[in-house]
Parts: sequence; structure tokens; C-alpha cells
Amino acid sequence: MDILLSHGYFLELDPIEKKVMRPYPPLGLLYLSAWLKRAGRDVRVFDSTFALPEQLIDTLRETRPRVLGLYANLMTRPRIVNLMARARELGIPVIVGGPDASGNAEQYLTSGATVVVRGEGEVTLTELLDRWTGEIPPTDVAGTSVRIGDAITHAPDRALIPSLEGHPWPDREAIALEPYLNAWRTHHGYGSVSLITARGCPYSCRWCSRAVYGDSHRRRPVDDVIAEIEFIQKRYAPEKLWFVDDVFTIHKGWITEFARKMKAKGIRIPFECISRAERIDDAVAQALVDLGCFRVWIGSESGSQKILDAMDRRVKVETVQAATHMIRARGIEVGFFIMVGYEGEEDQDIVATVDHIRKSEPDIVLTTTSYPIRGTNYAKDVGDRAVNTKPWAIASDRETIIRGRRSQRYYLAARAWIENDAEAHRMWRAGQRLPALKRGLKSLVARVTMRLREGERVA
Ligand code: B12
Ligand code: SF4
Repeated sequence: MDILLSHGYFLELDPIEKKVMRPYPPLGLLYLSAWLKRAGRDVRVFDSTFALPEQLIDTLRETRPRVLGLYANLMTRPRIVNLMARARELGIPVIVGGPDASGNAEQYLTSGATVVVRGEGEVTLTELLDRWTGEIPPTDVAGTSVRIGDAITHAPDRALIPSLEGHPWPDREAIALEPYLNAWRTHHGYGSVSLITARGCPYSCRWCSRAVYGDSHRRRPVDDVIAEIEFIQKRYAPEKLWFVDDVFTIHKGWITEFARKMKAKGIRIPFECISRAERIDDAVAQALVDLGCFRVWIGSESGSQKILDAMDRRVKVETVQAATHMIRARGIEVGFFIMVGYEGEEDQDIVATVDHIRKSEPDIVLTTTSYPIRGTNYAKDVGDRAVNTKPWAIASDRETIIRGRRSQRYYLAARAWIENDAEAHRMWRAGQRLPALKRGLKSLVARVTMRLREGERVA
């Protein structure tokens, strides 16, 4: 075997993801598998989602691939570092790729990787495998960083694939998709399959990690996406789909053509997607209805224009409110992502966020406390006030603390206030008066806690 591809997302060992239970396969690895197979390579995927690390090690021992390829994001980093060490013990070199590896090449190399593939993986990995014929990997394959002994060499970046036309579909047949569908059906009552219609996002939100695709944006041809959906329907028969695009409705011409052609073919399958408020107007909202969209997630982030501008979100608070009403009026749910703790945020900005959510009336609100991902503009803004509490290899960027910022307990209370207030208002609107009052009480307690902790700062 030329390469075994795998990742560090082990559901059984991840209490948060296990509770959420909304698993999707790692599309990046499946794209690599499809590309390598087309190039005639002997490739296998060990999908760790429903497995345990020991099973991956056993597979390595039994199959002895020439190289192990791992996908890394900031959450799975500690497991990846551990797997790299285990593979090295077996004498199997490791190539790491994905968003965390792209932004932390040196650290991965000094923690056990032989090669890091930065950015888009297909062409780089194919060339690397073609040219890595002996013990020592080549050091001049564009898009790679290589460690030989103690020497680290960074080859220049590789240009992105110019067009996604003719790009093979993700190799879903390389893994078992049934456990995903079963997990969804058991926990949510329906099976869901993910797919992607475009790569990259041209926006520049300061906290967003764009280590893989930069600010590029390439769309797949509409007909190719429809053909993939037809295949998915026939092969896996999921009840729903998730388009994992960064901004699904970014291109009005594309989405309206997609809706028109899907309608002509009589395909309408419920799906959810992520978008931006100002990328949704009447025509786009109608296209979403025609396509069967049941939920749009909007990165609303804050109800304070000052904070949205500081984030470089390039959207007005009022636009988010108007888009939310426009979508909900058509019977599509709206979910909000809200972030607290951003640079410059004061108590009145969080008050503005609560007010904004009340005015917008979304169906779901999910909150996070901001954390600087290495390589982002936000990380540069925070500078050396960002401190890692644990060594790099066993921490994720989410554990970074920011000196001078309000305490973690303050932000937990702020998030509880925002979520409970949103839920109390939603329940009240739905006529669930008693549960609404209970939620209202929780939100009040959270608000009082915020007030009490307002003076706490991270030392
Ligand atoms: C779908 C998705 C999820 C799904 C995961 C499904 C899955 N199993 O992959 C869910 C919802 C579970 C999820 C969760 C999280 N996610 Co997420 N997610 C995405 C999203 C939107 C799409 C991923 C995708 O399919 N991309 C398309 C494929 C084709 O691209 P790719 O994966 O990057 O793969 C290419 C290259 O990276 C490279 N490559 C990848 N692997 C390898 C391996 C080798 C060996 C090589 C050579 C190359 C290589 O080649 C591939 C093909 O070109 C991305 C954003 C994005 N646009 O990528 C965020 C993203 C990956 N997620 C992110 C984050 C932060 C999270 C969470 C931490 C969020 C949270 N707050 O909880 C959690 C972590 C969960 C966990 N425990 O791992 C960040 C990661 C940032 C970072 N630097 O690590 C991203 C980049 C979003 C962002 N812009 O901030 N996520
Ligand atoms: S947060 Fe969304 S819109 Fe902003 S840069 Fe990232 S992917 Fe693009």
C-alpha cells in the first residue's frame, strides 16, 4: 500500500462531539483518496470516527503502508501528535495535512511528522508520493515542509488547482458511511450526508482560519453537483444533506441556476447550510425554498456594529436582522453563531447582542468564546497577550488564554445569558409560557453572574 489516510477525530474519546452526535466523514481525506486512485495509487482510508486509536495502530502493523497520511485540525492535534509517535515506533513515516498542519508546519515536524503538506492536498500529495522513491523524501515539492534529521526545509507554496471542473467526487466508498447514517437516524431521526460545492472564501473575518484555501473561491459546475447528489441519493438514501461550503449562497447566479436545474429534474432534498446575511436576497431565499433548505446557519457573531467592524465581518447588524426575517418568513429555520470575548468588546456590546437576537428572532443560537487561531489576523491583533496554558502538542488553540480579557467565568455567564434569553423569547413566541419563564429565570441568573464577575480579568 502506498499510503494509509486517517484522522484524529475519535468520537468515542470526544465527550463533546459524542454528546452532539452529528458526525460527518472527513471529506478532505476522501477527496485525496479519489485523486490518488485516479493517479493509479494504492491508497486506503482508515476512518477513525467510530474507531479507537489502537485499531488504527493494529491496521498500521498489519498492512504496513509505505506512509501514513493524517488530517489535523486544532482540536485533534494532541491525538495526531500521539499517532505520529506510534507510527514512528513502527518505522512508518507520517505526512500531515489539513488546516492545523498548514498553519503549524514546524511544530508538526518537530513533533514527529516527516512531511507537512500545506494547503490544498491533491496535487502536492500525488507529486510527493511519485517522487519519494527511497528512504529520504524530496525537499522541493511545492506545498511541503520536510524534516530530514534536524533540518527543516520549507518548499514554496503550491498554487491552488485552477478549476474544480473534472475534479473527482470524494471517495465515500473508501469508508463505511452506514455508521454515520445510523448515528444520525438514532440521535436525530434522520440520516444526513455532507458534500461541498465550492472551495474557499473571499471574505476576511479576522478570527477565521483560512490556512488551506486562503482567500480563493472556486465553484464546482452545477451539473456536477447535481450528478453527485443523484449518486448520493441512489447509493445512500439519506433523508437530508449538509452543504459544508463556507458561504453556500455566495454566488447568486450559481445558486439560482442550481435551484432551477434541480427543480427541472424533480430533485428536492432537505438540507442545511451556512451563509452570510448580505448574500441572501429574495431570489436567493426563494432558491433555498425550491431546493428544500430547512435551516440556514448565519455567522451573526455580534449585535454590536463596533465589534462586527472590528472583526471585519463586512455586514450590518440590520442586514442580519432583515435576512433572518426574510428566511424565516419562508418557513426555513435560522441558526445563529454568536461569539463573545472579541477584542474591544464591552458589557454594552453584549447587551447589544442580546437585543439584536431579540429583534432577529432566530430559531437556534450557538455561542462560543473567541480564541485566536494561529496565523489569523485576530491572533496577530492579540499578539503576546495570548498565552498557551499547556505545551503546543497537548493543547488546542481553544485553550489559549488572553491576558487582560475578562475571565472565562464571565464569558460562560455571558453565553448562558445570550442562549437562555434567546430560548426564553423563542418559547414565549411559541406560546410555551411556563418553560419560557423558567428559561427567563436562568437568563436572569446568568446576567447577575456577569455583573458580579465583571471586574475579573485574566492575569
Ligand atoms: C465540515 C466541517 C466540520 C465538521 C467535521 C466533519 C469532518 N469529520 O471533517 C464538524 C461540524 C464536526 C466540525 C467541527 C469542528 N470544526 Co470544522 N469545519 C468543517 C468545514 C466547514 C469543512 C471541512 C471540509 O470538508 N472541507 C473541504 C475539504 C476538501 O478540505 P480540507 O478538509 O481542508 O482538506 C484539504 C486539505 O486540508 C488537505 N488535507 C486534508 N487532510 C489531509 C491529510 C493529508 C495527509 C494531506 C497530505 C493533505 C490533507 O487536502 C484536502 C484536499 O485538498 C471546515 C472549513 C473548510 N472550508 O474546510 C471547518 C474547519 C475545518 N473546522 C474548524 C474548527 C475550528 C472546528 C471545531 C473546533 C469547531 C468548534 N468550535 O467546535 C470543531 C472540531 C471538531 C473535532 N473534534 O475535530 C476550523 C479548523 C481550524 C484549524 N486551524 O484547525 C475550520 C477550517 C473552519 C474555520 N475556517 O475556522 N467541522
Ligand atoms: S468566517 Fe465565514 S465568511 Fe468569514 S472569512 Fe471565514 S468562511 Fe469566510
